[in-house]
Amino acid sequence: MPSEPGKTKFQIDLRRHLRQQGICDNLVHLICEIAEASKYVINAVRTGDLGVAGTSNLYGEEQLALDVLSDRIMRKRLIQSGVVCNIASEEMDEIYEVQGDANGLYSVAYDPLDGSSLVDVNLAVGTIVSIYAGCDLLQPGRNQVAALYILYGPRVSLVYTVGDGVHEFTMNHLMEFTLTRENVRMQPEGNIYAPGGLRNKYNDGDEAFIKYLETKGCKLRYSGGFVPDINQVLMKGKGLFMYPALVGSPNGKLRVLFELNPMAFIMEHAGGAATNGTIPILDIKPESLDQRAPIYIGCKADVAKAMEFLNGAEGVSAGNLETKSVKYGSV
Ligand code: AFP
Repeated sequence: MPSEPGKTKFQIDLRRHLRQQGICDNLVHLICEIAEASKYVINAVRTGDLGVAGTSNLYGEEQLALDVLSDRIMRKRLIQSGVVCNIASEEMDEIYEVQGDANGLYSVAYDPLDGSSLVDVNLAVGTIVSIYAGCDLLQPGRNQVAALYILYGPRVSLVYTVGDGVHEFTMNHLMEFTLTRENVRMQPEGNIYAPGGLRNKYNDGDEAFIKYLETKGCKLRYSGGFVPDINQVLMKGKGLFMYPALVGSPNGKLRVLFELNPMAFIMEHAGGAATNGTIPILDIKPESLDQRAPIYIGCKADVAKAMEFLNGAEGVSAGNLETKSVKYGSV
């Protein structure tokens, strides 16, 4: 996309870039409101209480004060935006209906502060957002009209797609998001991998896949934060993140609506791939807000190779896959 005359690519701010995407004003406004909300989340992360909130979320996980505060910041901004009909948050038990009429409005699913347990050890965390047209939040991820994340690291960056390329913005000294990478693209094959979960609960196919990656010379790069770990794969353009089915947890850990769909939408629009081991993440029809799925996401060749190992087509007998009687991608 050519830069505007008289402006170098790197001076283009988020609102201006969004307007060049040919999307409707309501969606431009919504994404800019989310970007504005992230400035208050940044302040909470940097100065907020690191203790527990005394409550638990939909998954029975103890909520941190930061989880609750970040969720309140995002929800308030979305409600006040005037263009949202339904909201779902990883920190809320059910869908929050803002207004009934769906005409020209959007529904938003978000994880307000993914990786919040990493803040007290000063590691990077992020906000993940998925946007649909209308009121239905239980659509396959392929129906998203936009997906974005904000990464609170040494620098604060925002990465979005509305289906026409993936673009990165970095927050400057005035707290404005300005364009730093346009049309981020994945290479066919990578050299880093991020293996989530307990390795002693990996199934044979995943272990064999890890062995393949190490033999190929891939480096392990894993922080425990989904947003920074995905961002590393995406911005380096080569690598794979995985959080597989584990013995005892056949659907892994990560949530379809709040984590997997937005990241898979971004990854596919950067020329990468994302699967649950059986089908593309974006083709999963979510049945509930708290639905989880295994994920392999990154370079197309690496994702395809993972599926070969999982489905016994690559040096792993099908019998091994049944050893721990785990069904892949059972969604
Ligand atoms: P928290 O939000 O509870 O810190 O979990 C972060 C996360 O959901 C995701 O950001 C990571 O990829 C994943 O958990 C790490 O899980 P493991 O610690 O089991 O590898």
